[in-house]
Amino acid sequence: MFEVIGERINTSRKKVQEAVAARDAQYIIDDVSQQQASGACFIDVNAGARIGHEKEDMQWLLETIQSVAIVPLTLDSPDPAVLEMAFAMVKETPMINSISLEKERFDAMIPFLSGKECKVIALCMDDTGMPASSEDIIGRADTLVKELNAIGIATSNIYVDPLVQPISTDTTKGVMVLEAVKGIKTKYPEVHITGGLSNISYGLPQRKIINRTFIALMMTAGMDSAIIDPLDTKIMATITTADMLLGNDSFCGNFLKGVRAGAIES
Ligand code: THG
Repeated sequence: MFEVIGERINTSRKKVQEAVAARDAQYIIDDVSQQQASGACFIDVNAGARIGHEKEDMQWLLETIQSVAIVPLTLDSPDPAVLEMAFAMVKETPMINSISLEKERFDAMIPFLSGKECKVIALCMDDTGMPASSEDIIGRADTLVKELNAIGIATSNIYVDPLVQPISTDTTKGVMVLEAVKGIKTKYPEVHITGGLSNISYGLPQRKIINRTFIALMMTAGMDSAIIDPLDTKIMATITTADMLLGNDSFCGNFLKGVRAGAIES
């Protein structure tokens, strides 16, 4: 089953930032309820945008969201100390977003994750920056899987984020990540592939048609999760339809359910 990680609780979004600054719990609760009703399997929580306030904002968001969340949370921060605090606050085992190969982050995350049962997003990022080829992405994913396995994280709990890059500045970037996903899934059939999609369309007009066409292509390569807006009915319809076409929807049940609910139309 494709797993949608709902991205909306992110202080880089203007309305969320305003709600967090005003401690408007009802706004956050309503948003999370809508994401869940729309099919989010996880709720991503990112409090990074109000500089100097990340810890207390994350704390308040987690208290607020846990009064309504029925799905697990994805704790989203580049700061291992924030993730550690957040992990200790949540009632249900969360997904951690993220570990990467950037040395400082990696060295802090490995002892923290050691022996934990949680799901982990592993970013194919290192101190040299974004990956430059499919082989580079596959090599980084391979290192991350081996290092996480070595501290007791099962491959099936690892969600590799291959890092999508803009097609507008280099038209090989689409095929590069698609080939990488195929390579990672060939080597590790149990691993999950996730990530944000919107970088692919950066710098181009009509971004949403690009994002939802790309997600269908990524799903053929083996992507089985994404960090997206579950209230975007068009991308959700594309995911449900692609999942059916890839043979992951027995008796086309989810597709037909979506059509009956009015969420999928031609
Ligand atoms: N990989 C991983 N984690 C991630 C990302 C990723 N976490 C953060 C981000 N990328 C995914 N989350 C969001 C959340 C909100 C928005 C985009 C990505 C968003 N952006 C608006 C837009 O693009 O139009 C602008 C903000 C606004 O609405 O004001 O909504 O790649 N592992």
